[in-house]
Amino acid sequence: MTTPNAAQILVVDDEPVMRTIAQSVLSQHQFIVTVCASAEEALERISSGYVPDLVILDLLMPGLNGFETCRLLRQQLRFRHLPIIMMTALDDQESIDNAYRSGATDFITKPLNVPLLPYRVRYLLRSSTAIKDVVENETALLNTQRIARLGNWSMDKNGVVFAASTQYLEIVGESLLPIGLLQFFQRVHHEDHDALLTNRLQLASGRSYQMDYRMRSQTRADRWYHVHERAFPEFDEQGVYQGATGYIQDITERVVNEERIRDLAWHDQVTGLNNRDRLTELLERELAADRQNKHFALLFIQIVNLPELSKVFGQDLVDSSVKALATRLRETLRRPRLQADCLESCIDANMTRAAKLARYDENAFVIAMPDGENVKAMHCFAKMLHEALTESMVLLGQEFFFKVQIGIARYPQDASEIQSLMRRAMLVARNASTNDAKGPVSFFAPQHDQVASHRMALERGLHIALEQGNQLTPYFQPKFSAQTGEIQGAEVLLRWKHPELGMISPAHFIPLAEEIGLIHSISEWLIGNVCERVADWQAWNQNIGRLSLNLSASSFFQKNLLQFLDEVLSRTGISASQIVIELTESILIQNIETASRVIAGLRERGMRVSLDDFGTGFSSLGYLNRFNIDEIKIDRSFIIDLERHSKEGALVEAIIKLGHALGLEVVAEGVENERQAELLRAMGCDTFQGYLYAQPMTAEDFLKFHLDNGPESFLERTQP
Ligand code: G
Ligand code: G
Ligand code: MN
Repeated sequence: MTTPNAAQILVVDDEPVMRTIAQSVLSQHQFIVTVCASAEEALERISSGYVPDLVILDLLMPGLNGFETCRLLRQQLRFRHLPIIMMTALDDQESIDNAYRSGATDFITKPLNVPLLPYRVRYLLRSSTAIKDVVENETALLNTQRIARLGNWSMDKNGVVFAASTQYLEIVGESLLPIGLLQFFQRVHHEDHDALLTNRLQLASGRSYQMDYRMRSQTRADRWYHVHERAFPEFDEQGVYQGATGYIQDITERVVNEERIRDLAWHDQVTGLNNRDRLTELLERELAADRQNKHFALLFIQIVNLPELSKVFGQDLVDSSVKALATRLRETLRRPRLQADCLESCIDANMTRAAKLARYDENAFVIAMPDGENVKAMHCFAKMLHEALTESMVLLGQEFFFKVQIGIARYPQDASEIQSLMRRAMLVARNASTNDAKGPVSFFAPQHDQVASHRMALERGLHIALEQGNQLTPYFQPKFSAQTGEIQGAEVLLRWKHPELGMISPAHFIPLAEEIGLIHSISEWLIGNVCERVADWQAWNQNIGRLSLNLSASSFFQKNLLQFLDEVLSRTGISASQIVIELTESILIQNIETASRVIAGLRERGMRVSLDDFGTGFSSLGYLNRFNIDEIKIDRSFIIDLERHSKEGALVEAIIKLGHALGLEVVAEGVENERQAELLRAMGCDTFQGYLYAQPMTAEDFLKFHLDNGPESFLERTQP
């Protein structure tokens, strides 16, 4: 048995860049990678003796394309269970369906989600290794059986076995000859009676047969064993039927093995649930039986932060959590917990009882269930599932929270084929997890297909932007002392100027970059770029104060974050005390222990840590003394309401007081008018950031702004 990590991976793609990316990321994970620039080259290698454990196959190639290659491989018996991943485009439903039809095990979308690739490869290898083991077993078994477990017999024209080898007697569990027809048939499984009898009767007309049937075990009446029998009729010189000879083989182990193979191929090994192939097959069978009257919904349940968790805590923890999540889903289907706000409209027990639960892939489950006409009920039920899954979970003594998005597509409204229906439900869930979803549950709507193509365009664009380097630019928004008005530094805000789509907000492209695995490259590029600029400014004696950098979850939890920061600081000669790292609460609560450790590392080096968007999370105040931070930024939404609602005013004042009591600097963001500034100043707020003072601006403008409004000019302005 090959250990998954020493596995041979074959990458077939005509694009050199894709080959290089796949090779380098997979080699880093100890896979042995072979690359081929065409399907022809790959097939040639295989026919000259190279045996891959997994194939990653590009769809569109000159010469043989992915479909044809996949089909050719599957025709070879030894590659029947070889995992083949097809690379294709997310919005192209038809080619995805075709990929499966031509025998692909899975598909991944281009551009490649680089960090997820090794994870997915390992997942597929694990299930295929299990299958391969059993197949190898089976072959060995067949050979031994052929040699040993074979008995021969002779039968007269009345069906009485009058001569046989000891092997035969052993197999049929008799000790004495002859064995009469009735005596024999008593031990044959009643479901196999007719077929065997028909075959035996036809011997007389000259027809030989071979068949499998079941016999009752001699020792255990409740056990059935499986035999394979071949028989050849015999005639005398006059052509009169005399009886038959044949042999019998005990194939019980083989049958059991075959059942196991089917089981492995159709079930997820971690949860024991059906996998998506099995679910698809079941649903297709149901549809074939009754296409007219079927109404059902597919709920695609995406566990959004599972890849993140896997990167930080490893596969074992992911397996345990997936098992626990599967249990929660089963439980909820068995005993739906009604929610107060939808008691009447909620799903009835018949629907959940008929539901089919499956594991879709490493990060998702799918449920197929009867769908009344009531969309509201389905929505309510999905919310109930969401609630069950997002309750915190303790694993290895640590508390974890899962982010879950549910996408729903309905038959027959949303698609008429199972594969497309599933893909559409998936699209909805995945889109919702990257865009600002209006909640945890979304239904498919035709515009989702457009959204998917738009997203593809953005994904490609982002790759290009990062390669070219000039579409992405850091902007700087100055921060001011509330009391003196002096510039204290700036927050760095990333901007993407897309050549066709214009300015794209980081709120849109950062989550996308996280999902497609570009976030590390982007944030490393940004941090390096900003520090170099600051070093230049300092060389001209321009000290622009502290710079605040926003970090997203995956950048923050990236293993080598601290090491990377050390390198950049020492390369550019910038002091750690000039850097502020802005984090959001949603990052911190993903994993409290690890977050505390990284924060401690940042502060040991002299960097400052700021809690961004403060007040928008659900438990902000409680977190303040759990994390060792330096600064809080009161979210803009509070500042907006400051003048209008006295309640907001009291809350903001309390936050400022509490912050000060804990020794924190308090920043107000989004200060837009004098009235807000006055109120905040009176409450003791330390620092202001907002349009009232300055918008985010380019590096050049910021330097100019700094020169015009620096400490000297400030003094000039304030002196009479
Ligand atoms: O400028 P404004 O529209 O820029 O920013 C929108 C959101 O994007 C804010 O929540 C801000 O924190 C975030 N953001 C801006 N720049 C960056 C960045 O460089 N990295 C990360 N992770 N988030 C950023
Ligand atoms: O990282 P954070 O989520 O704090 O990002 C700050 C966001 O607030 C950025 O999108 C920035 O462009 C925006 N912003 C900064 N000052 C103001 C302001 O005065 N008014 C408004 N509407 N937005 C602001
Ligand atoms: Mn910020």
